[in-house]
Amino acid sequence: MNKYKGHFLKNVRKKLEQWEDVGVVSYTELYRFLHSIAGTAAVIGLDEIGMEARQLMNDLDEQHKQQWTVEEVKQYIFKIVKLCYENEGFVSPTSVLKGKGQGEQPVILLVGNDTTFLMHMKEKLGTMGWYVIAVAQAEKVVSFFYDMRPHCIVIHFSTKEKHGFELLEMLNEKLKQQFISTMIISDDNKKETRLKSYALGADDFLAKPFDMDELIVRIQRQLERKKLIDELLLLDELTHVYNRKYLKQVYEQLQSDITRFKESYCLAVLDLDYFKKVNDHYGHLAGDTVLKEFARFLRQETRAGDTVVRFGGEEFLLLFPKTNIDTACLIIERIRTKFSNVLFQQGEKTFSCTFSSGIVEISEGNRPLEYWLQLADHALYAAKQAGRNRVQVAKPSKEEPYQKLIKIAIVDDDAIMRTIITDILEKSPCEINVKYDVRSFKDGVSFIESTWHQDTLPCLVILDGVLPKMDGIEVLQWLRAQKGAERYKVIMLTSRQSEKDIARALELGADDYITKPFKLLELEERICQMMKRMS
Ligand code: GH3
Ligand code: MG
Repeated sequence: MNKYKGHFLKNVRKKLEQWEDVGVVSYTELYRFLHSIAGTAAVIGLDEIGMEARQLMNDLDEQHKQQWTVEEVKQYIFKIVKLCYENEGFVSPTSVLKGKGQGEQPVILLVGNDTTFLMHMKEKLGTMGWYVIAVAQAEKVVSFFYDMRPHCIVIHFSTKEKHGFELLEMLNEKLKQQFISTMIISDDNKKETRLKSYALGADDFLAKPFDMDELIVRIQRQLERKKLIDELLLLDELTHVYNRKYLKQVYEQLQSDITRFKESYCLAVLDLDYFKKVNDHYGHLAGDTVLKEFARFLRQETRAGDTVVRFGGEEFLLLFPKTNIDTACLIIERIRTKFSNVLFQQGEKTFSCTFSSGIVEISEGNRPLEYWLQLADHALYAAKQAGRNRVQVAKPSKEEPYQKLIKIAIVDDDAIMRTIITDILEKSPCEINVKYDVRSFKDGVSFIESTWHQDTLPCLVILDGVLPKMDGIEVLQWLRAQKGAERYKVIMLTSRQSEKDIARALELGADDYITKPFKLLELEERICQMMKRMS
């Protein structure tokens, strides 16, 4: 980039910052800004920016607006800001997103204690369009596993470290149940290491040095196998009740019954209360036992014609054919009381669990399943709000639907980056029922001092590595030391040159990182993945 371009971009950045400080921009000032850009840009070889500025200048006359808020201005000139970003060389040559739009993006969980190796692998596997999560802290693997729901796990460990084997042993049951393939990458190729890996449940084994293309093909094969199995299965692997895929089939059947027999039926959503605490206090295996027991209990307590579905995580659905809402309520109430008396044993300790439920009566044959699910979900939310361990009947929805709130903080000292990331977030498709509250911060200190995020809501932090006053790593360290730190998910923006920073970020438990320069599409993809998992 030549000197003039550098200077030009610096001025755009400075102007944005000034406007952010005052919050409002007058018509004359905006006009002057566009005028100066239109004049300079073309001269220094940024023709596209020049043309855009000229166009905006012409449109401006028709708007007759004397005062603009900084948000309005940013929206108005967004294309210019984006072009500035692209002209700064923020385009990553190595990352080509393949496989987009072909259903769910495969998720690869990469585990190891050699951060340089992790970084290298993440970059290479990322070029396949896979969503790769690198984890360097062995103790974080289990929660990442449950939250990110990977399709394949790649474990690398040096033979001196026992982490790899321990991890394999710990996850083995779970991996087997869900047909998640595991690949071991080892420093040595001794027969003993290979045998032990396979014996502990690894599906594949590669010793260093290996050929990256071969690794990719082998992972690809495992992913295809997983996809095929997923398509074939209608039962949930852990609890052995039906899964979401089967739900669609039953729904179609029940809907056709409505049309034929004019008899309504009921759908109930059941969600275990404070289930996260069960995992935290007694471990994930105990959590799994509760889920299995809950599913068994639901089957036992319902009629043969009723259907039990594990909808995901700790959420189950019950379908009661030919049943009106009063009867369904009585059944769920009975199950609720009975289940709250079931005792679970974990070592010396005993504990019990409760659930909340939202129920809806389905009496129309022409609505999509999602409509009823949303109604039941609203009722469930109301039950949770009212104190949990209770049943709530859904009301036909005229009222404002409930929305889960996720806070998103952008901590970056660059005004261009702040504008661009805010725009990505505003345009990115939300999950149903989720609302984002986006704030940006110019430095780490103003972020950590802000009371805005100091509550109990989930918060995604998009954190620049290099910041004035307190750098990104220090902010990450601060976040991880907070009580309830797990509600913060952190995506670090780091420079490709600073391997040490990436290593440190991974060690400190950043949930993801992306190296600058990156493609906007890539950043968008990563943010979406993270938010999908937070909703
Ligand atoms: P609430 O009363 O509001 O529903 O709180 P909660 O803690 O039940 O809900 P939250 O959604 O915060 O946590 C659900 C947890 O369930 C988080 C996730 O790690 C865990 N989980 C999801 N699937 C599984 C699983 O298959 N096994 C185990 N053990 N835990 C799981
Ligand atoms: Mg729950």
